[in-house]
Amino acid sequence: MRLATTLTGIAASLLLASAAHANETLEVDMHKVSTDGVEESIGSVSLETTDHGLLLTPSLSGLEPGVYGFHVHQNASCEPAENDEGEMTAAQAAGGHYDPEETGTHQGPYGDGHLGDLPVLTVNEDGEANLPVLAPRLSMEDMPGRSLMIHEGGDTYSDEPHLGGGGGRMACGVVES
Ligand SMILES: [Cu+2]
Ligand SMILES: [Zn+2]
Repeated sequence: MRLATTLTGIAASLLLASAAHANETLEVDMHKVSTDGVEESIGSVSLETTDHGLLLTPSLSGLEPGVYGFHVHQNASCEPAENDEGEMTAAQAAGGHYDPEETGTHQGPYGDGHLGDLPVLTVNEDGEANLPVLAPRLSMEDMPGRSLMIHEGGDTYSDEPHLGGGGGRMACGVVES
């Protein structure tokens, strides 16, 4: 009887542990974006808490091989909107890079600028992105109500040259809150 109670207790703790772990993973559906709106799916990015920060594991396909700027943007929308110059722009409704401390500067994942600056995303020769990237300054609590953005071109992790903030907005996913 005593043993049975203990075993039940262990089973309950294991269940609790796995439930807590499940809560620490979020799946973000990614879509191509254009000035017409949100287009076809390209896969998803899985978010996971680790001891070293937020781990983002892409499972994307149908992209051109290369390296792409990758960021957390402020708003939970991938819809087109007018930019500062009044031009309709893909996924502009996502706003700028997530920057809760209003640093106003793009310094990459290890700097002291935008908290939403992530390591670049790598697309292999088969047009797939599978390599995880780690964002040491981000945690899961930052993510609901934001969006993930993939930009044309790479990322210099600085404000100059202009590409530092990424080229055009190519693909986007809303992180559900
Ligand atoms: Cu961006
Ligand atoms: Zn930035």
